[in-house]
Amino acid sequence: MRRDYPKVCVIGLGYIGLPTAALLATHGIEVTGVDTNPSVVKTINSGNVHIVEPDLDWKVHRAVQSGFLTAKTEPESADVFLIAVPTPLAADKRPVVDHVFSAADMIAPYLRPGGLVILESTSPVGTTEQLCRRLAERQPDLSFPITTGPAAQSDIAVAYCPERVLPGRILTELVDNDRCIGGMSSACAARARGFYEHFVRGSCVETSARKAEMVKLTENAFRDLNIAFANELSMICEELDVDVWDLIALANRHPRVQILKPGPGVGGHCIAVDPWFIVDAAPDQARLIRTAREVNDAKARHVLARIRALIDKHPHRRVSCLGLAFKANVDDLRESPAVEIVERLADEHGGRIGAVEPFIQRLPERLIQLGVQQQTLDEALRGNNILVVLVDHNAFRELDRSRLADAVIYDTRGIWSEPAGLLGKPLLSVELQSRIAAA
Ligand code: SAJ
Repeated sequence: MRRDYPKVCVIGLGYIGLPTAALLATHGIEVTGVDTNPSVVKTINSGNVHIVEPDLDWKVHRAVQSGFLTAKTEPESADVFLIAVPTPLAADKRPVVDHVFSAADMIAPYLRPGGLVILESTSPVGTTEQLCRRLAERQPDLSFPITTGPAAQSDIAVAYCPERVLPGRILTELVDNDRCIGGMSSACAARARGFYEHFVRGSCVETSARKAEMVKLTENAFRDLNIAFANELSMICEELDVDVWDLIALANRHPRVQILKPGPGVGGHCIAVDPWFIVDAAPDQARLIRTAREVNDAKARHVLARIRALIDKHPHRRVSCLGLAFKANVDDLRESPAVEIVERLADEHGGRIGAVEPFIQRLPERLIQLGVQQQTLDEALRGNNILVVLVDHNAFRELDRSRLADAVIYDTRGIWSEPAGLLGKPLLSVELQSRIAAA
């Protein structure tokens, strides 16, 4: 055990907390991972994982076996407390930060002078200040950096350092990405930076907590806006009878144009959520950000309308939806537009709808209740079906195109389109392309 390194307590063992805890542990740092769900704790302590992410399984296994990572339902004393709990959106599109404050209540009794508390959860601007106040209420004997400013000194250092890793590449990006480290004071930022430099290869840049909170929201709002542009283009192109995939490939040959990809809407627990934190804080100013959210949500409804039209046009064919995950090559179905679309279709057409999702063993209960049939890709390809591509998983992208010969195809991700203006063999025969267009 490396005694020169701090002991770390990670609160929340989800998509960010668990990979971070495993990474720290495999750097020889003693880590206690805390999760309120006893079954998560049990799974991890047996060396297994409850989420799918490349390389996470063996890393957690190794960390637990070596004794550097232990999971618990309650925190214990540590030098550094890292909070990585969910900050979801309420039905009225307002941020819910209750889990951050519950985490504060959990760790407060274990804080000692010289301790460092870092919040990583995506949070509305001002949350780290509120976290400090909460900790100060629960631990009146210790001083906290409630007021920002370069001169502030306190028993406990507090910082906000947003996670910015991409699901599917989490363990690589945890190490390689730059980190934006927002201290409640410059002393706090310096303390937190020292911690991250134990395991981050990217640059660790110091700033204030408020600015770091806004940086995280800005990054995801920027991506949402750019995806909205692509989704809006796809709907415009349908009106104008222009192939959107060709259009984007050609426009992206301009040196300063880089249009993202249209899809069936934006999912996940970040891009579709975080822009609302900005809208909630500054509703009169955040007009573009709100509109981007609305455009991306409208794209899912648009896709649904197109599938309904295909169902009406081909009354004797079944529908096979390819993909349920919120994006390619992950098992995460949370806030997935594909799930929402399949659910609505099944509500209207019950047993006529099938779903292929290679990353899950069993369909979500709601889809089973609605009569959706879980299919393998082979089964979906066999049946003269209407094939709707909702997720660009590699397994779908790489299939032998001759197997699509009898299907009616609606490809919302453009995985079977021929890149425009590129040399080389077309990916689809002219005949197949015209059938896709006619569908
Ligand atoms: N999507 C498209 N077209 C695209 C790109 C994405 O339709 O061209 C869709 C995806 O299919 C998915 C959604 O957008 O439904 C979001 O996927 P994503 O890959 O853009 O992002 P996430 O949610 O997996 O991760 C994002 C990342 N943020 C940015 O790239 C700015 C990641 O770095 C953050 O750490 C993560 O949010 C987070 O946790 O906040």
